[in-house]
Amino acid sequence: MLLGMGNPLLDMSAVVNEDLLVKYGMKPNDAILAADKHMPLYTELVDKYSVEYIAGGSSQNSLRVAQWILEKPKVAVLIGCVGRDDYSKILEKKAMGDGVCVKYQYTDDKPTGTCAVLITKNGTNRSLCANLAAAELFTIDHIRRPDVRQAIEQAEVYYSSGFFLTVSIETIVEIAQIALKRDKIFMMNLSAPFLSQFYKENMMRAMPYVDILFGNETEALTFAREHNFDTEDMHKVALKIAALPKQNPDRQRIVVITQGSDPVIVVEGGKCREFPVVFLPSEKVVDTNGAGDAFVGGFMAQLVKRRPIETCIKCAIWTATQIVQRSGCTFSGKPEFD
Ligand code: 26A
Repeated sequence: MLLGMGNPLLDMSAVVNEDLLVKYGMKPNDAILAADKHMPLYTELVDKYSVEYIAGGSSQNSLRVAQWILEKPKVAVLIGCVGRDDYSKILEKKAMGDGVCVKYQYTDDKPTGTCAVLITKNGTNRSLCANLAAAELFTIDHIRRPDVRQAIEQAEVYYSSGFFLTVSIETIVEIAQIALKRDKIFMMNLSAPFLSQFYKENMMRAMPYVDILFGNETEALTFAREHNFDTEDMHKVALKIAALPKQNPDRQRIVVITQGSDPVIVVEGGKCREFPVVFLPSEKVVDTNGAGDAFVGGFMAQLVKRRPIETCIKCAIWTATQIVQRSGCTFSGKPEFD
């Protein structure tokens, strides 16, 4: 069993030109929280661009992908908060259809969250701007609901996006403590540079519980700067993150850093290794939205099957390669990973 927590969001994806990014002060490859100045972006997208509505939310993406690889439904349970509206119906239908058992908390106070996904440079860049809305109203009482409690008590692997640090650090820590007590694996993602900068305290409250940490090179670099690592060498950065204080000393922290088309860096047992990724000619890249989430999904699917880390990484790479060849975090057919 896999338990994930995060912000369920409906992605509004559009191919745009860079002027739109400039207009809203966004970077070509980033993920941010919407501020007041970003609110008109959502209507502008609908009015002026061809918008595709796709199920998103980082953790939910990862769990959907894990379910796809596992081919056995309801291994993964997702918690997060949504509104009572059509968007949450779309999200739930999609996630359930992909085999994820969603246990949403519902609020009447805000609509389901959305994420503007601005695709530029032929799909190689994606800039995300999340309007969390209902997702932000998640409260820790949800994990006291009997069926949620039961799912938490039965999980073998736990996963939180870094994004959820902006919503409920209390929930992350409480679930991580249950994982620790049960000697199960707790995993987290750096998710975006802004989290290491502006949610540093929350991130470092969670870090001692993190058995496996994921991130990409930009996120890892920001983390290194924020923590005065005094190096930008990715191997050294990954080793230093792995060596940060840890609650369960019997399980050394594994750190997995993706670097786009460059090799994946993996620190395990204090040793650093590289895994090359599959080369994709640029004409095959549709959009990189969801690539990192799919990577984690492929990894988790093998991890719950207790496969060695090498297999987890190979599956992670395979899965990410599939997802970048499609729009958003989507897939179809039987997974052909063996
Ligand atoms: C708190 N923020 C900024 C976010 C997100 C997010 N999911 C949760 N919280 N910002 C973007 N995403 C999701 O990331 C996926 C791609 O990795 C998007 O919904 C998108 O599906």
